[in-house]
Amino acid sequence: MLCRFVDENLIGSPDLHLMAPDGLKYPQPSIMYGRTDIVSVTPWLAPVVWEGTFNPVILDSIYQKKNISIAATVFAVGKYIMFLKNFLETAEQHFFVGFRVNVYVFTDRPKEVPEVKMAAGRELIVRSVPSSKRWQEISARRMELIQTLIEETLLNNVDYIFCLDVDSKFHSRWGTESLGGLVAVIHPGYYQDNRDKFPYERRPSSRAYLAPGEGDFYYCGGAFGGLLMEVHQLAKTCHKNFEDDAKENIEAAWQEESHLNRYMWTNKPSKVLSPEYLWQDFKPRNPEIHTVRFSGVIKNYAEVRPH
Ligand code: UD2
Repeated sequence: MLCRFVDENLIGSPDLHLMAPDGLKYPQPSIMYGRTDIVSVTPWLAPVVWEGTFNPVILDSIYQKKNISIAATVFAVGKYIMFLKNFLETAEQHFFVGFRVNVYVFTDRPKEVPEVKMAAGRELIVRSVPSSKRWQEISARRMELIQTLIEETLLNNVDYIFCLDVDSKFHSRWGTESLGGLVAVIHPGYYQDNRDKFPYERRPSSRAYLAPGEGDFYYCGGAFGGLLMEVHQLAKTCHKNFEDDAKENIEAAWQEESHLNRYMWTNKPSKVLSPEYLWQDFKPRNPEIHTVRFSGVIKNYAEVRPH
């Protein structure tokens, strides 16, 4: 059998060569029967992950053999620190359980970071950042800080990274099924809409501009990830485009989310996560959403954002 002779060292990316352990038993897969109420592949043949399209047992056993490690970033600046405890506690229950995970918290209030018991192999790392008077700036600076974190700390230590909004919590499994080169999450607010309604940046003078008739999906800025080098390229590009726009006094409609959508138009995600991976608590659950894995909590913007 060829797979016996594959040298692990020759396989650079943990995303290549999916090797299952011997003796694993699971229900027979089918290419004839499955979910019919959703689309589970993009036109460029990237999987779209929905409940019922994957088997977590197979996936976990493949990635456990690779001993992968995952970083997660979360920003809790100003009053958003109030969301951190719930985020961290639910991440311990649902986010890559059984895998090596380092959660990087960026905050201007390091003393207020809650004590959360982390399982073995999982660690919480706090990074201080300055506070900001404009919420747009906090949101926008995330790309820069993610880029720097990858360059200065994560390179050669971590395989995958996910960048997540703090005003959110996990409800059920978010695991190895979400791994891929470049991973985008479909925004829960627009997936049934025509692309003309997507809130892309529409001014041609911005580097985040998408013309009418362009754009595949509307992806959210609140969750994205993938292999370290893919996310580095995304963060570096979005940060530079944001800065270059700023020099010309233009700020994209939805800051880094607009730049991310522009980036993903050209650089197609190799895995797309359905809105199960970022729902919104204020939205009633649609029938195609069989499970909510991660969702934005209800918040009073006037109360939590800096004025
Ligand atoms: C949307 C996006 C968000 C971002 C924003 C526009 C989703 C579900 N949400 O969310 O990712 O693209 O629009 O820029 O895709 N933060 C702080 N302190 C603050 C303000 C923000 O720490 O005072 C951080 C925090 O991690 C928060 C994130 O920035 O989760 C996004 O800000 P938001 O939640 O206020 O933005 P929102 O809900 O409009």
